[in-house]
Amino acid sequence: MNRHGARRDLWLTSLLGFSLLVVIPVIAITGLLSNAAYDPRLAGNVLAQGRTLGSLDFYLFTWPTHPWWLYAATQGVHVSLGLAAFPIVLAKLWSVLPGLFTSAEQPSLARVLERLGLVLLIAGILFEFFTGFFEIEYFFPFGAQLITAHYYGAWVVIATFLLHAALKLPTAKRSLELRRAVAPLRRDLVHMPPPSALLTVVAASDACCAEAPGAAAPISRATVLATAAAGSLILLVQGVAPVIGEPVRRLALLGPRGNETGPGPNDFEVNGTAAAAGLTTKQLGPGWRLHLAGDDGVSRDLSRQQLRRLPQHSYSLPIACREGWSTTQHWTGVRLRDLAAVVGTDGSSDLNMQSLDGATASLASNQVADERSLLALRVNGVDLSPDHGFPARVIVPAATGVNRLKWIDSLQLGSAAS
Ligand SMILES: Nc1nc2c(c(=O)[nH]1)N[C@H]1C(S)=C(S)[C@@H](COP(=O)(O)O)O[C@H]1N2
Ligand SMILES: [Mo]
Repeated sequence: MNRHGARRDLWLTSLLGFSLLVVIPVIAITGLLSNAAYDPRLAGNVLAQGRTLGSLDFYLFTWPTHPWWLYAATQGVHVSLGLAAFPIVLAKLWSVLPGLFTSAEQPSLARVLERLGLVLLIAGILFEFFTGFFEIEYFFPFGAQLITAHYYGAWVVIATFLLHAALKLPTAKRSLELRRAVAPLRRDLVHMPPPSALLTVVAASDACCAEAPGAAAPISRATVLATAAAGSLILLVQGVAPVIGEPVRRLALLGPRGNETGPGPNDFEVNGTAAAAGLTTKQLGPGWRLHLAGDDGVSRDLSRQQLRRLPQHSYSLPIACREGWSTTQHWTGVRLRDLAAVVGTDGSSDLNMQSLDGATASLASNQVADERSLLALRVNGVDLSPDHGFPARVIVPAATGVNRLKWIDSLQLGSAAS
């Protein structure tokens, strides 16, 4: 073992391993929560938003509408931690590089499976990182299937991560314990661990992570740790900034959103502009009607003036995008459940919606029934700007941004939604 000015060793690998042991499950769980929030069970969400349903799509619960910041938090954590984990993954890979291609052990079936799992884990993590990053950066090399691929890639990572952690945990734990045990040695030889314990770890370290004897080592362990930690911290801060909002939003280095905002009180992130969606001023003009359909073929067309004469309610709620940013604004409009009543339903059904740009989405019945779920007509005391969804957009507490359509054309409730 190369003890002098040690660069790679089992302690470094174990330390990085333990931080990933905490971080990767948090990323995985918040990612699965994001899938539940998006709710691909509902027709309008699967069909139009690039997710296909497979056998690994299972849901243990309906996405709640409380607390109102739920998705902003889970997805903010998912995206910022997902990015921040990357430097740690790279450092960990670097730390085991010498042992990755050489093996003292005899090849066995268990060994081959372990290596195969490891290859899949590394490939899976890289795949998840890049597909997630592409999504944030608006780069869709294989269309909307990017999100489906990200979802299935997650299952590969979860399975191989569990296998890898189970196999390596004992060695990693011993290595950290040993370092703690060895620390007082410099002062007090009595606390020295039994030599057998030392020897197992030295052997494991040699097999895994030791620098080849006499190898030129261009970087020190401290440099590797400091670089990984600094990189990770920068990514974390830039990821959390767009969730917190002003004045730290400008630290969001990687998010392309927020370059477009709106005038006056509409001055907050625009995801896609009305022009980019191909909408004309005529479509958004006074001729616009909301097409409502409910039970037993009941339907109504409502102008914006008619909607304004229905009871108006105001709530501060965030738009929380799956890309990790969110923005909380004060919305005013008509309750979705009041609109359900207009077409003779009790608001206990799902809701399907279509927008003028062709987007579709669905809401579950608990989202329709929540008193804070609005067809918003105004924001921060003024009419919505065209880019923020004028004439009307749907706002739902705790929900994902993709399901909060702008430029609403029609809503189906009750039997019309099934
Ligand atoms: N009709 C329509 N509604 C939409 C979208 C869209 O492309 N078309 N994008 C959704 C997404 S992904 C988000 S994050 C929010 C963003 O709303 P904003 O542009 O007002 O910030 O709108 C949602 N509503
Ligand atoms: Mo979004």
